[in-house]
Amino acid sequence: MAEFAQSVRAGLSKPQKELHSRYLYDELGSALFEAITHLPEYGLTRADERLLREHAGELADLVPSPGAVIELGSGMGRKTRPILAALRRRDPVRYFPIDVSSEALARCERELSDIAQVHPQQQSYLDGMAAVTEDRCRDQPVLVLFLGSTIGNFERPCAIEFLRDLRSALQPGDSLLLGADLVKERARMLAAYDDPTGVTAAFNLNLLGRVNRELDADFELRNFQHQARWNERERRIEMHIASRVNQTASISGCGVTVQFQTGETIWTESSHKFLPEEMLVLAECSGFSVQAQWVDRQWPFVESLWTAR
Ligand code: AVI
Repeated sequence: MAEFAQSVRAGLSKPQKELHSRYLYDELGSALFEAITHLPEYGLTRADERLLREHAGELADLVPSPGAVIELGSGMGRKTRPILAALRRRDPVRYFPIDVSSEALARCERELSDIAQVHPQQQSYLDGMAAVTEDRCRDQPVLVLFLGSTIGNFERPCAIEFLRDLRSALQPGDSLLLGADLVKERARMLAAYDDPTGVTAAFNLNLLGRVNRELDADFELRNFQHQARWNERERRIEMHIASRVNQTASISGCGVTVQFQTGETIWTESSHKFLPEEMLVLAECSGFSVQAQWVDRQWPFVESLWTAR
């Protein structure tokens, strides 16, 4: 059985039903996420972009001239331009965007090929990293960009594990620029994940739409409802899809029928929020040292520049 079908079957068989957040991003889901980044309530992407615009020059002065700039989950590369522009004032830049979406990579290449040699890698993050660093020159440092607080979509232990794996693919002196969304007022965080326009709701419900389309299921989307919750203990926003009624859905593509009680939910995403001091601990326990941090004042968000020890 294909990976998606297997994951859906396993996730919907758990006592707390779940669907993995990586499946939110089919073509429609990616377009809806792009729309989310323009919502007035979702300040995260604008904060990330503001920090990169304001501090790209400083960043370029702090890192050794990179032989390769690797971006994990580049998307369309919208926020990367100021960094590449600042780096190329010193030397020509070789840029390796890694993404699973061929469309995003093609757009990224179109957008950025005027300022860098773009070498798109359609792979998972760590496979892409391995491919790019395999035949690197020892004396040419690497700068890795992991922006947009995608690290927040990992469970905390998995985030540490991932950062350690990333560190293993690097050499001492290489750099990592990590963007992370910070804890802020509860109401602001909730509004960012439950906007009155309903774009985030559509983004979330599209996951059931995707199961219908790709796995021949019969989820009645109108009988489900988007929910965003703040989990104070775990410091994360959790997205759920709640059933409005008692109902059953059949998923032919993975041979299961799933029952729902009114109010029962499918957990679809966690978006962890960080404390500024937490970044120091994360860096320390994954083999990096923090070289600089920049925090946005309008929307608490941190850009943390790390060096591999
Ligand atoms: C991609 N990721 C960092 C977004 C986030 O904020 O966790 C995904 C998202 N989910 C709902 N809105 C945006």
